[in-house]
Amino acid sequence: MTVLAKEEVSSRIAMEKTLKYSQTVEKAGNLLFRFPLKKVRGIPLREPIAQNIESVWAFCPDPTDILIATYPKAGTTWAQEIVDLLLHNGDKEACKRGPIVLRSPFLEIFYPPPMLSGLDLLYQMSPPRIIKTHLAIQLIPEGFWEKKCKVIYVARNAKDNLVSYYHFDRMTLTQPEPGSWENYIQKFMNGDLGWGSWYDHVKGYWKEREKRNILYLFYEDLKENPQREVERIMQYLDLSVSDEVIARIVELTSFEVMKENPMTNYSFNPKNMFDQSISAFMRKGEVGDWVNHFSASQLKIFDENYEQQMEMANIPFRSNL
Ligand code: PPS
Repeated sequence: MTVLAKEEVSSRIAMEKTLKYSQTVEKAGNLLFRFPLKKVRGIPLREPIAQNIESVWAFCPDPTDILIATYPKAGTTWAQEIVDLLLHNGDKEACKRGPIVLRSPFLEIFYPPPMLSGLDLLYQMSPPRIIKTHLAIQLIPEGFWEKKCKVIYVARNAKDNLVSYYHFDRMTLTQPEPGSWENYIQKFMNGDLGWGSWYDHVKGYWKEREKRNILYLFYEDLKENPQREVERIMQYLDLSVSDEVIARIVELTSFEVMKENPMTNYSFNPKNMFDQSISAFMRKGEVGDWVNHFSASQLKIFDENYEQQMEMANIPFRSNL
C-alpha cells in the first residue's frame, strides 16, 4: 500500500471539498438568479438575506470568533486570507484545505436550498471561526459586541470601491443588474446598491471603532505596506509569529499569488454564479484604477457629492498612492 504524503492527502481533501461545493452551486441551476433587493431597517439587501435576517441576528458567536467586516469589494478576501494564515502560522498547505467560502463563511449569505447558508457552515465549525460580513454596523448581531469578539474592518476609497463593485455586479449572476456605468454611479451615491450606502457603512464603523475595539484598516495601506498591516493585524489578534512567517504571509497574500490560488480566486464558483469571462473576481487589485472609468463630468458630480456626504467624517481615505 502506498502511503500518501500529508500534503498530498490535504490537497486531495481540498479538491474534493471544492468539487462538492462547485457541484452543489451548479445543481442549484435556475434557483440562482439576479435576486432583487429588499430593505431591512432602510438598508437594501438581497432578498434571501432580508428574508432570513432574524436568524442571522440570533447567531451567537464564541468570544474567540473573528469578524471581518467590509463594504462589498473593499478587500474582504484579502483580509480573510491574511487572518487564516496568521491563525495557521503562515502554513500554506493548511490554508489550501478548502475554498475561502468554506474556510471563512459569509455570515448573512442565504441561497435557496440545497445550497448551504453562511449559518449552516458556521454551525458545523468549531471556534475560532473567521467570519465574513458586509452588514452595516447597526445590523451586526448583538452577540459579537456582547462577547467582545475581535472585529476587523477594511475600508477602501469610494471611487475604487465603486469601480470594483460595478465589475463584480456585471459578473455575479446573483446580484441585481448593474445597468449602465453612468446609472451605477448614481445608485452608489444614493446608497441603492446591495448592502446600502458606502458612505454610511464606512462612517458607521469609523465612529464606533474605539468604543467597540474595532481594528479599522484601509485597503490602500495594505497595498502600500502589507508587512506593516499584517503585523498590525497580528498584534490586534494577540498573536505572535516570526518575521519570516510575516514575510511569507505577505507573499502568499499578494494579488498575483491570490489570483492564481484556486482557493482564493473564486474559480470554485461555477458560471451560473460568477461568470468570470465577463470580469475576473481578482480583477486588478490596484489603487487608482478609477481614473480609467470616470469622465471629467462624472468626477465633478461624484466629488461634490462626496464632500457633502463625508463632511465632518474625517476618515483619512486615499484615492491614489
Ligand atoms: S467581496 O466579494 O466583497 O468579498 O470582494 P472583496 O474581496 O472585498 O474585494 C475584491 C477586490 O479586492 C481585490 N483583491 C486584492 N487586491 C490586492 N491584493 C490582494 N491580495 C487582493 N485580493 C483581492 C480584488 O482584486 C477586487 O478588487 P478589484 O479592484 O476589482 O480588482
